[in-house]
Amino acid sequence: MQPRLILVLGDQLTPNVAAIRAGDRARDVVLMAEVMAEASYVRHHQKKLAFVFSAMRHFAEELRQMGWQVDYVQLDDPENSGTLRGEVKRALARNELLETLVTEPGEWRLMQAMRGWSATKVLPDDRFAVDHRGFARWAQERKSVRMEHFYRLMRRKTGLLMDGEQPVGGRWNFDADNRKPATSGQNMPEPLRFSPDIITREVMDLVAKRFSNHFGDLEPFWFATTRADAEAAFAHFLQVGLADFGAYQDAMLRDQKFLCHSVISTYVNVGLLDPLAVCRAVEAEWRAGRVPLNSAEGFIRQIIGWREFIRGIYWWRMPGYDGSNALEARRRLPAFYWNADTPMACLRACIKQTRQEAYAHHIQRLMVTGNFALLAGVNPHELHEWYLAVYADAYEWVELPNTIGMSQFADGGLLASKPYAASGAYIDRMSDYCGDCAYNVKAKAGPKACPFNYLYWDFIARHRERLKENPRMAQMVRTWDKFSDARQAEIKSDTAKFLSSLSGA
Ligand code: FAD
Ligand code: DLZ
Ligand code: SF4
Repeated sequence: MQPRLILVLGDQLTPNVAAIRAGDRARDVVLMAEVMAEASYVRHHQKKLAFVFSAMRHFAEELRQMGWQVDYVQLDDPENSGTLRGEVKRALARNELLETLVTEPGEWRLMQAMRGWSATKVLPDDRFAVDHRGFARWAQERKSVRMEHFYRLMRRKTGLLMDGEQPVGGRWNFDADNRKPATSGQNMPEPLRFSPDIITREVMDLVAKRFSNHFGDLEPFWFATTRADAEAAFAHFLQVGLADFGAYQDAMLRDQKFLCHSVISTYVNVGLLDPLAVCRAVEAEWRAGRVPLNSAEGFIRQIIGWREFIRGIYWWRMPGYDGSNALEARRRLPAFYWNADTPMACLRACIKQTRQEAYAHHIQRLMVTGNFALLAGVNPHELHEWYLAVYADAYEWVELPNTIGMSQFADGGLLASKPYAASGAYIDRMSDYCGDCAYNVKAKAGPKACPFNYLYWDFIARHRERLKENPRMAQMVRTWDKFSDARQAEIKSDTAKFLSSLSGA
């Protein structure tokens, strides 16, 4: 067989990726290329860029140590063409090769582009429990596509937390135990942080020079950029975070950015950690009696349930899913999503933290930034581009369904059974943000009232016809209907005044 060029993308950083497994290290050449097209299709957070480039450079070293010949193109190489296609062509010529082998990219736009590449074999990405066709077959057979049903299938398929055919503990889902608020000042674990090595420092200089106009603080940079460090970060979470992961999964605190979350999505999504191995390690902690079942089950559900389900939806519904706008939301994204300049303490804290860390945990994304955009009627596509840009773990296959489907209900209920809409009371119950806010969370009307309170009811009123048909929302519609005309008018007027004061919106 002729030697081939094996293209490895920036989120395929594992020797276990299909194209490497299919290659021959005695003959084939691995190409890795930092290219402007991938670095700028959205204005990625500066920390994300530094992370991806540094992890790519470290992985190239890992492959070389395994005996692979790696042809690595840095972003500032004067000959760099700026695109993956251009770099593949140059590398084929440089290495006198005729064929390319690549593992399917995670994003539809790149998959579509690769379909036009000549002499290129694209292998399925089998780092997931379910392939595209398997998911589509499962989804097409059902009237409604729900994560909970899919998750049970995944438990059976992987054998995780199973006693034969039955779920351990007699229940599939322990979510009811996972809604504990945290208290202000409560001690919480911190993720393991790493000092930048020479490779990361070089990359940071590059990002500072070339991408200083992108959102986000580059320093301090503390992400793991090697497999060994990512594994250490995960082992640290098993020790200090997992036991209380379940209880505080939905909690938010203004002085605690990470609480008991694992902060591993950035590593899992590029291949530094293997998702199934992570779940097996979590199950082992429970079987050893070191963590409660609600934590282990809750964590495993996020990965073999939500993560797999979200990916299935993406490939099943693309192309076109990114244009979904079932609620016809047209408002521009408020400027404070970029500068955190808002008197709303919850949004200010989540956006500031996003700028500093390229990280916010799920409830901050869903119930603060996502909830506000939903209630305010922000254009879902614009919001999608924001989420894709600002988080270190953001790749379209995982970000888009979370934004369009779960957070904005823009797919009309394909992914979620009801909109994740909530008033200030929810944020007050689950966080300590409100104590620091210019608004009063208990007030329902007037200039000091928490904007989430009237925006919530305005949202119910705007979408009354659709929501009254939804069994999980119909009660809210009935409550709205019972409000006096004066109360309804007050809500509409407070909403209009507030929304017209938003800049950029
Ligand atoms: P933990 O809370 O410790 O959870 C453990 C793991 O479960 C995560 O590392 C992640 O791999 C997985 N997980 C949890 N929830 C989800 C989910 N809903 N979808 C997929 N995987 C999940 N996650 C991303 O990886 N990339 C994104 O771009 C992304 N965008 C999001 C956008 C919105 C609007 C929302 C609501 C959620 C988004 N998520 C995204 C899901 C979730 O918020 C992150 O996976 C999580 O916050 C990562 O932090 P963690 O590693 O500390 O997670
Ligand atoms: C995210 C990213 C960035 C910022 N840069 C590169 C790059 O220069 N070269 C590369 O091969 N991959 C990069 N990536 C990851 C790709 O964007 C990712 O592989 C696709 O979006 C498919 O998921
Ligand atoms: Fe957010 Fe409202 Fe609480 Fe202020 S009062 S922090 S706006 S929920």
